[in-house]
Amino acid sequence: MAELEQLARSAGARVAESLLQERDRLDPAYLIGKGKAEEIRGRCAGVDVVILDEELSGSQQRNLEKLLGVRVVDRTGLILDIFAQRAQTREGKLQVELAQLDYLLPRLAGAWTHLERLGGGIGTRGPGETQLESDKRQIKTRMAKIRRDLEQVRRHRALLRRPRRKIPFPIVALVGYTNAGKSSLMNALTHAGVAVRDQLFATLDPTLRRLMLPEGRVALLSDTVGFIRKIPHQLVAAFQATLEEVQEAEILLHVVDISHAHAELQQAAVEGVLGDLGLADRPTILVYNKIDRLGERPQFPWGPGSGRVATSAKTGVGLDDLRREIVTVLNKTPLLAAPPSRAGKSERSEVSC
Ligand SMILES: Nc1nc2c(ncn2[C@@H]2O[C@H](COP(=O)(O)OP(=O)(O)OP(=O)(O)O)[C@@H](O)[C@H]2O)c(=O)[nH]1
Ligand SMILES: [Mg+2]
Repeated sequence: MAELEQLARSAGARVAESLLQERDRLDPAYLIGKGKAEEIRGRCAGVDVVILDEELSGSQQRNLEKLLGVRVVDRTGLILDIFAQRAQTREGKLQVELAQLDYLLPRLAGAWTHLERLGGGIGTRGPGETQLESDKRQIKTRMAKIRRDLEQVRRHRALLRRPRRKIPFPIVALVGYTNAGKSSLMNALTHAGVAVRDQLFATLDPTLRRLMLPEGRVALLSDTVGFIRKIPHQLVAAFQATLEEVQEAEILLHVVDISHAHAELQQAAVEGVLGDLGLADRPTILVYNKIDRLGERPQFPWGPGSGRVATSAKTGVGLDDLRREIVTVLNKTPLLAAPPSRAGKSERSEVSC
């Protein structure tokens, strides 16, 4: 619930109250029990929107809205809304719209299930159904157009990428739970100037910067969108391209906010998403960040070469260990072990996408 509150605040809401309900079984009509829904109705004075942490079907959402008399949003709808607010680039906006339409389509159908349940034939081909069919068709046409536009944006980027791939620098990608401190680490390691905020999903669009390492090694460091528990599948699908850098990365830096009460859960959630993306076997360094918040001089049992580093993007503690650990992993990978013949002094000192 604390995370849902944080999501709501990140979307610009003020949280009036939060309520919990324990149930063995989700209610098909209201998700929560009808009694609980009526209790919520009693507390809705001055409230604009009610947010539920579970995913609602279209009919559950409509039933609740009718009963409560206010707008009802589920966790996925809320996350999609944050993404819609944050998207800056044309690609980001297209991806979010695609995810939103993908979310809307089955919910639209829910409006007419009472007709479908009556079976085919007389009385089921009313104007409502025709309207639904045409709405669905319009949405599908729009989704196809967005997919084509995205394809074009991506082809263009692939052209831009070609010369970059001639530069034999490995890609190191920051991944992790939203708000873990990925962008802060990016800034601390490369002075990239990426916006850092105590908000969920502060970063949507990817950034790529040159990262100077010990032994004269150079890599490209990528910062991108964070993950979350129960991440909407529509978003993962729509953001495949944004995650291209992650897919191409030779090394992943999995950033964990070690000061968070649910650090282990968050770490496991990210590992789950990485598995879904086919990245479970990619060489990964676990970066336990925000150690400055742990109180006096925390001790960690692991050492160099263990694939684990403790850092503070805020104070700079552990950043040299992290740079050394990256080189250790690079040296373990046969194709990456030899440093590039040119240190690339004549190249641009920054690459962005
Ligand atoms: N105390 C402390 N705070 C940190 C540290 N690293 C990041 N933060 C804070 O944590 C919050 C989130 O930092 P970001 O760098 O934006 O996190 P992110 O992982 O990029 O988050 P998203 O882009 O939203 O996924 C900000 O308020 C940072 O100032 C750290 O090492 N110590
Ligand atoms: Mg960020």
